[in-house]
Amino acid sequence: MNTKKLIIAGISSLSVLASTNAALIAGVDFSDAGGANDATPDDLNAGDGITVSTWSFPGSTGGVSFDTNANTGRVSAPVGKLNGPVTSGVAPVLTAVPTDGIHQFSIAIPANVTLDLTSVSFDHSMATGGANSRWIAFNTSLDTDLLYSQVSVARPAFTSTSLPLSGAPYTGLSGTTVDFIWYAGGEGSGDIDIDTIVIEGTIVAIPEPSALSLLALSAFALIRRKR
Ligand SMILES: [Ca+2]
Ligand SMILES: [Ca+2]
Ligand SMILES: [Ca+2]
Repeated sequence: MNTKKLIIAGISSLSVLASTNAALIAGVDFSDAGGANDATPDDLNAGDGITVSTWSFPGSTGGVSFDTNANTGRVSAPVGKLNGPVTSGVAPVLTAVPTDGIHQFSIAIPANVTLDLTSVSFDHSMATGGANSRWIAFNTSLDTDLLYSQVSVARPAFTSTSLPLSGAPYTGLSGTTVDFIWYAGGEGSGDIDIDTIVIEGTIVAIPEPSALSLLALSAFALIRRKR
């Protein structure tokens, strides 16, 4: 085998080194390491190169807060509360993306990492045990319509939602950012309890350029030894 062929063989073996793993990407448990209230979105894999932003609230009503009543009778406490505007108690149809009561954070995927998103899951309830009807909706910046829109349940029950993300919009994401967006509203105040947000995906790690150079160098060394 000549040098050129050996290097080509080595480079093609790099595809074996590239790892494909289903992984936790980001989440919010509304807790810090000590169990105190903390709404900061968590980076669930410090080594994947993907970073996680803080919350932002593009509408006129929005915000994440904490409410002692939200924690009562809930094993996942602390639980967060999304501030929503007063609206109809009927959940929006999927084509009617709300323009207020918006709560979002994003992930930034660097150019040397490729991510296929696979799911978003979260628990929710109305931020009341009373009769006011409240709803929660969700989509991502990759969507035109809502992916989810439901009237929620009264405290202290929780509805656990897991939304599969599959197909072209969620696949092969690289050198880009994706927003994860929750909308809240309803009767009385429109506030919604939320907890245990988890975003999952499959990461295709691309070998560092330094790994390529090392492989080429060892190929040259092997050829020289043979000679
Ligand atoms: Ca929690
Ligand atoms: Ca946390
Ligand atoms: Ca990360």
